[in-house]
Amino acid sequence: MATGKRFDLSDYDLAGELERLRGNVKKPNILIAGATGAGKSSVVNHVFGRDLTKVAAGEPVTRGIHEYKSDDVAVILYDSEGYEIGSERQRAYEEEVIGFVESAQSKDAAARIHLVWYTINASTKRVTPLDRSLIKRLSEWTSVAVVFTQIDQVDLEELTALRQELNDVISDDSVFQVSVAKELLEEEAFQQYLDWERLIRWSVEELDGSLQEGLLMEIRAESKAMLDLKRKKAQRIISGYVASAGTAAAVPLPFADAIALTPIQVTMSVHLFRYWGINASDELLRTLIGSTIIPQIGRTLSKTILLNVLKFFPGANAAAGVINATVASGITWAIGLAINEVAYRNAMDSSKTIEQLLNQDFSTLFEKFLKQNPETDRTS
Ligand SMILES: Nc1nc2c(ncn2[C@@H]2O[C@H](COP(=O)(O)OP(=O)(O)OP(=O)(O)O)[C@@H](O)[C@H]2O)c(=O)[nH]1
Ligand SMILES: [Mg+2]
Repeated sequence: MATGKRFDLSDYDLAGELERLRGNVKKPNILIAGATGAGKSSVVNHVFGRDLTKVAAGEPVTRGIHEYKSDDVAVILYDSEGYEIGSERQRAYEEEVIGFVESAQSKDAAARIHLVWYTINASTKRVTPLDRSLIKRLSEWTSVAVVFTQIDQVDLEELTALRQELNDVISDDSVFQVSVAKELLEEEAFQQYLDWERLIRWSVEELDGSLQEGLLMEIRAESKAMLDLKRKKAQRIISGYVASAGTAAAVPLPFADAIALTPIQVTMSVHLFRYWGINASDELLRTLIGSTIIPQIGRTLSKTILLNVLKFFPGANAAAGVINATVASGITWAIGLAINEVAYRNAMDSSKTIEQLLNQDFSTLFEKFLKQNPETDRTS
């Protein structure tokens, strides 16, 4: 074979790859502020579906502010201790929080505070001068969401009045109302009053593209709307690999009887599984990639490229056993989208394992995305 040694999955350190990906993820820094008992911890637990302050080690970074971070968590939380409304601490709190954010914003991009969730307990039925002052001052430094908590304790009129009190301080688009009360969360009729999904969507969009992935990895995504968001945002991950696949000049033509993935495509697959929280051991990854994905790619490609479509790929040279970068990119793109779609379906319906779903759906999806690709879709 002119291209020399083919890529062999068994030479590949998948666990090491996972470890490397874990180290590379850019983590958004999120500050949770608000009075004692406002509901800061409840907001965090609801959004992330687990108590990240227990998962991650916490240490004080400045008076009153704890940093929670862990290798296993793709966001970094800063939980402020809060203050009793009307207390002496209240004044100190404002300066502590502003001082912390101000000094963080002078550091490099990774160390800045990327988001603030400022909680106000709606059941207190007031917005204090401190709230107004802090929201205004924090907004000068970073993206601030105001989160009215415990809205199960107030009526709509009171809530509207509370929101209006912030009219001159922050855009209403950045104001959210939430509750963790079961009777609201579980009643269809109350869903329209809860802004949990709007808060997450807003937060994701406020972040730079490179930081969105970390937040999306950690949110509890159960509803269709959140899973749709997660699926859509995965395209950014795939694009990155497509771009690097495109730089390889000549790639071995993937035959059904040979390994059909390049190292870039394997890394992308591992990355997507991790993004979707598919807790794959090294062994499962090997099975998913080696026994389900690769054979299906091989079969699909030998059917679509070798038998039918080869003449439409100007860069494919079957005799030399190589394809050009454009075709390689198209294949990478289709593999990424197909894995992304299968992982999405797995998250929507957990009655089948990821392995079963890959076996069932991967090749159809791969073929569909391969044909959709503008570079490879020369037959339409
Ligand atoms: N009814 C109701 N109670 C809530 C809600 N969210 C939080 N609480 C209650 O309010 C209290 C404080 O909630 P936390 O989430 O611990 O508030 P916190 O801001 O983290 O408090 P500190 O860390 O002590 O400053 C707890 O007793 C919660 O059960 C809610 O949506 N509805
Ligand atoms: Mg707390």
